[in-house]
Amino acid sequence: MEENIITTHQQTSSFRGIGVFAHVDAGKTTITEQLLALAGAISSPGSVDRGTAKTDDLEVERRRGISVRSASVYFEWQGEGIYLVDTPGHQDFAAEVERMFPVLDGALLILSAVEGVQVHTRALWKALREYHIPTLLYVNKMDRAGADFSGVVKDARRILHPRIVPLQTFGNLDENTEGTPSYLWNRTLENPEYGMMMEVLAEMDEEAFGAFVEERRLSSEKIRRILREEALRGNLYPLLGGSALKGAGMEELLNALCTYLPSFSGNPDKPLCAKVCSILHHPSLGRGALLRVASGTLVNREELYNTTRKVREKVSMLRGIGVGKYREIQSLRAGEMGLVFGMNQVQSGDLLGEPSFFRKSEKVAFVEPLYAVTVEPGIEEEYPALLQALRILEEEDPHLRLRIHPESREIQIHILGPMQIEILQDFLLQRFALVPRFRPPQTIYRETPRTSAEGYVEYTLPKPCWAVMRFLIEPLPRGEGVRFASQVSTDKIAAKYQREVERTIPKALEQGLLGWEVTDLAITLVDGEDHEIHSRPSDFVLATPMGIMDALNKSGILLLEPLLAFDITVPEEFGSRILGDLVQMRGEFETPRIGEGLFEVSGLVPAEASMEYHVRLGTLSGGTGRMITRFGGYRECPPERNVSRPRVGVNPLDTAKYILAARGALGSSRE
Ligand SMILES: Nc1nc2c(ncn2[C@@H]2O[C@H](COP(=O)(O)OP(=O)(O)OP(=O)(O)O)[C@@H](O)[C@H]2O)c(=O)[nH]1
Ligand SMILES: [Mg+2]
Repeated sequence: MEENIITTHQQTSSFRGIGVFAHVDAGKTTITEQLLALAGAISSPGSVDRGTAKTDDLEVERRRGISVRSASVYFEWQGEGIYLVDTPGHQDFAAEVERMFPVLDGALLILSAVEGVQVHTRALWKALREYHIPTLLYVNKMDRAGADFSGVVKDARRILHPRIVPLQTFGNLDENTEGTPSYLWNRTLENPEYGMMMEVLAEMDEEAFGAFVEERRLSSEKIRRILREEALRGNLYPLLGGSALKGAGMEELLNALCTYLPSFSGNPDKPLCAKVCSILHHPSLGRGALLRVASGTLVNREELYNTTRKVREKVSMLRGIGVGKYREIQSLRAGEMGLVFGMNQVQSGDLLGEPSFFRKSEKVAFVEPLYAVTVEPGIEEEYPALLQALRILEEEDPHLRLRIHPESREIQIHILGPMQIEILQDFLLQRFALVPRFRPPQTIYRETPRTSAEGYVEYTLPKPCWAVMRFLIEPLPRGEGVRFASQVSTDKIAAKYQREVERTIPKALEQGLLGWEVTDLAITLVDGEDHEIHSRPSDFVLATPMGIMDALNKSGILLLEPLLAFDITVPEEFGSRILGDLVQMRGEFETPRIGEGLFEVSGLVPAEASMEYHVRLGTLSGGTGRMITRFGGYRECPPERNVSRPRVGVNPLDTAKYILAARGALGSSRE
């Protein structure tokens, strides 16, 4: 099987990179198995429930029956090479999902025919739109009791996008069995989904408009042509359905992925451009970088320029993506994905070679670690081993953002939710034979200036040094992040120094007055001067945090707390208890929806209060309640809260001590 892939692979010139996305348990991994089997890449589909799925190959994934890491597989269909990236649906592993966005040509978004559009689906949709990734939707689990295709399509069009177009319908056909779809272009006008499809097509094509208003059928060829052209232009989002468990609607899905999502054919003879999606540590092959090539050809043993880190590194080994195994290869061409070994400095997200051809997003807060956890070695002697293991895990997931307190030797990591701790414990035990202690997670707060204020720094002593600056800080609305501008001419502060100031701002904002990251503010460098002889770039690096902290000290700060957006579903009789709890947790919610014995409510709740609420909900409702959450932004805390965290390093407001410490650290760079 492996060899088959290698020979055919070399003849293929067109590739598709498709990500499979959905909320947890929607059936992404099951669908991936079905598509692999259909394309002949495996002899029969594996099963999540039996722990035999190819893309759930980590021990923890098999044992728990959920996906934790994104996993890529390769197969061929109708002469094209397809990379399918099966992503995890649990919100705690959103970082795994996000890093794949830039390199994909298209997305398959799965909905469940029973659960429909969920909070996580909405967040994924938003991210897919912000990255402009063409998307096809699939309504899975049509075999289950309570499956409601029309209902899900209506919800998807209402909540996600009005130009989501069903291509199929279910039921009312003689030969139809449960969960088996038939194409709408073969159906009659009376079919409700036919109307939904035509409504969208009428907006895009005159002939379709005529047919729609006169209630005529349009030829199947014409319908399919409009669908294809408009889907490839990104003007509509086709939707199909079926049941992955029963293998129903799978061939239709695979054909649709190749018809309605764009393929990628970059030029292998142009200069190289590749993007690293993630770093992994393979037990026998070592540290590797998963990447996709957009242009040119990456050849084994070649030296590559890492544009992000500005270093050259030699590739010592290449591996191609197969199914459950890697293939030995000597080159990777435009459109292909693979693993590169030997480049030790390369990190997740790096760009190799020419300016980027990859997708970017203006702002997506898809991944937001809300909690910090302190990790302690099981026995004191294991501290160095634990630190090293966590550093490796941090390379694989940079959102962990290790924070080490030098005095107390405390190691803190940032996480998205409690499930992530369990998985980290598993990794630490299995890969590093470590059993550390995790203290209970704490919410990560943020700070923002209360008002506008100016900060001043005059760093001219002890000589030699010279950096004088005046900063204006102004509060911005929630979610705006940080903006920086300079009004100072390069005659007063040379451009090279101003660049250092801008580069240092994120570092200066890492810890505010209470020790939390400072956000939602505009910073303007309004005045200042350098000194022709005494100034060094490091003087501005050192002085910037002093100026910013001086401004914050004058403005005062507001404490911000993270919120979770939630969907709760419980049997009707528990409804009022749930609302009571939400009020107590300082939650905000929309009018609950009640029907068919179920009570559903959505809203926002402080992350701190609701961390353990899944558990309470389960106990309260005898296991029948469900709560799905995702990051819902930051908002101002009630004024009585005043949570701080210990600062790492010397406070820049303590100027003499800070200068001494900072010069010690920067010392060598003055030479
Ligand atoms: N009835 C029914 N069950 C299905 C179908 N597809 C998947 N399942 C079941 O749903 C559960 C979750 O399936 P997975 O394929 O692991 O879902 P996933 O989206 O990959 O889940 P995560 O990766 O953990 O987010 C398993 O028990 C599957 O057997 C389907 O079409 N019908
Ligand atoms: Mg999965």
